[in-house]
Amino acid sequence: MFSLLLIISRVISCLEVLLVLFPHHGGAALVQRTYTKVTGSSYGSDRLGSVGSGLSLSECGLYCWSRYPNECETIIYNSATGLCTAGSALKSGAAGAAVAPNSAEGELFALFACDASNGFQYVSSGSESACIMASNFTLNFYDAVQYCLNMDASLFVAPVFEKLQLLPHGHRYTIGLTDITTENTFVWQDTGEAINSKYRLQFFAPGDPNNADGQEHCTAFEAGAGASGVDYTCSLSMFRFVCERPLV
Ligand SMILES: [Ca+2]
Repeated sequence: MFSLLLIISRVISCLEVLLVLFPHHGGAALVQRTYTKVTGSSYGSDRLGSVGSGLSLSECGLYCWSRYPNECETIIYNSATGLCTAGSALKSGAAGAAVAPNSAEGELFALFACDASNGFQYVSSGSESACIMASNFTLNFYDAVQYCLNMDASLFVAPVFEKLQLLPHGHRYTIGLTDITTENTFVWQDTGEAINSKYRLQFFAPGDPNNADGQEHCTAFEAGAGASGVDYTCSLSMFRFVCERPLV
């Protein structure tokens, strides 16, 4: 699923988002569902059935989900006519091209869900989106990792620099970027992939990373403040942190 998300993120031309809160069956937890436009002729989905015409995008998504609660993963929507077609899982490549929407049907939207329990919420900016929870208290890096794990989440990662702008403004937050394994090579916690030199310049504040006392292997970043990233000692409870759940 993760690789599919990566593929999708590359073909999204713009985000068309609708947020709908659905109670979990029999529970108080909420799931935020969003529909993101998928462009390209090699993406499509099997049709579950026509939901109607004259609908708004939001209504289309709602009706698809209510009529096909276990199968609705895409919708095909024509913004001119309001024609709405429910679809199953997103297909790509030759299989996707074979079931790509035609112009009368409209455009393809894929559904993503953010488990919005425990303070998590869907956030988007430009072409980036995520399901995150920003703490209002500080923990050291290791405790933050565990806190996120306990929420079925992990520390926020931003392989694309613009994704950092999803972080709330006003505070530095610990994220999943460290040089614990190899000094001065900062890698993402989920993939082990290192940031490149351009990213590094955009990320770190002047003078950082400085690996003070040879002990600073964790990072924190404040969005909206330019290059504000710092390295710090992982065992110190200096910063708030952001957990991220996968959009599924
Ligand atoms: Ca270091």
